Amino acid sequence: MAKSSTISGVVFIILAVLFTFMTLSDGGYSGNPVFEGKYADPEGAVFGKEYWIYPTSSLPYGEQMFLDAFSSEDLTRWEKHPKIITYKDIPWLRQALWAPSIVQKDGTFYLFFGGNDMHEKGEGGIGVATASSPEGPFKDALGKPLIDEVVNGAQPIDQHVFKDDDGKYYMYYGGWRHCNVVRLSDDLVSLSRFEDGDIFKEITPEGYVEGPFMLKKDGKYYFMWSEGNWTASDYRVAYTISDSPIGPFKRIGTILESDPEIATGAGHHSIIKGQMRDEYYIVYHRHPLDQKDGNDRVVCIDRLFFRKDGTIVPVKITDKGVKAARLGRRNFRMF
Ligand code: FUB
Repeated sequence: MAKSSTISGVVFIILAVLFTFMTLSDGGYSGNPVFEGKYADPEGAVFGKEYWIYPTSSLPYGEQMFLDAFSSEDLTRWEKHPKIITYKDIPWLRQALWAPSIVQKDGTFYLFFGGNDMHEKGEGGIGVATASSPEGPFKDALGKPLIDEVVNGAQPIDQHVFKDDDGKYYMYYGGWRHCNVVRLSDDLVSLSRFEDGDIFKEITPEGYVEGPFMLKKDGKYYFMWSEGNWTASDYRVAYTISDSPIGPFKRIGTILESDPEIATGAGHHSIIKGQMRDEYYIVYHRHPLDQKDGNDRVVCIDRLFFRKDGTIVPVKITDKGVKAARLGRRNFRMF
């Protein structure tokens, strides 16, 4: 009796371990798009052991009044977090809640967004909302935009917040073919001056249209942006490499663009760093080949590779997407 219960116990443990391995093991590929629905301007992030994506709701213009977020433990199965913020949480928002960017500091999540598709001072601009968890609920932090004017010709939209290794936060932003960089204060809800006294610095590289993004890798600053028309097939992403977060930024080349076999208008991207040394993912939107409207945009992920000399290999956009990869442990497969 004692012997058979010992055997049952061992069998139970083996089955439990096997089951755990099977459920934790990395399955297939994400497929593209990575989740259903019309979404654009995706900002990827990693919080703890989860990947997150914060996109614009690419609905008809008048309905772009809320943001959903998506989280995943392995890049393939995504959980939708509906309406992490809506116009009801932003007293000054009337239309066009666009292109979020998120950072976490001291337990608070700061969600930066474009509001109202501002053309004239006082109409809207770049706002910031806060929450105590990545799925919100987010609430407007200021009761007004953080940037509410056109400086250096840059429409205040498409902000991307980047934290440098020295702890300084920079915000790159701008539509209408102009890009500015500002520094955020330690509270992340106000601007501070650069050492030379400037608040706004124009850093527009050749070809720039909108959608700036900064990545630091091996001590170099990879500045990237979207070119072309977001409703059309010429939309694409270009990049440069600099020794400084404020440039100069001299265009090197295109890294993401349409593939007539797969999809068109691939652009407005961000990058997620995986856990392995050179594991990078590009998160972007694109138009399906049967696109009927500029807002027919879906969010996709593909691998981003660097050459030995530090330059970026142009991305091969795919229908397959990326292979499952978990954070916080070694990736392995049993089956
Ligand atoms: O999604 C709204 C706008 O379309 C973004 O602000 C632009 O970058 C373009 O993707």
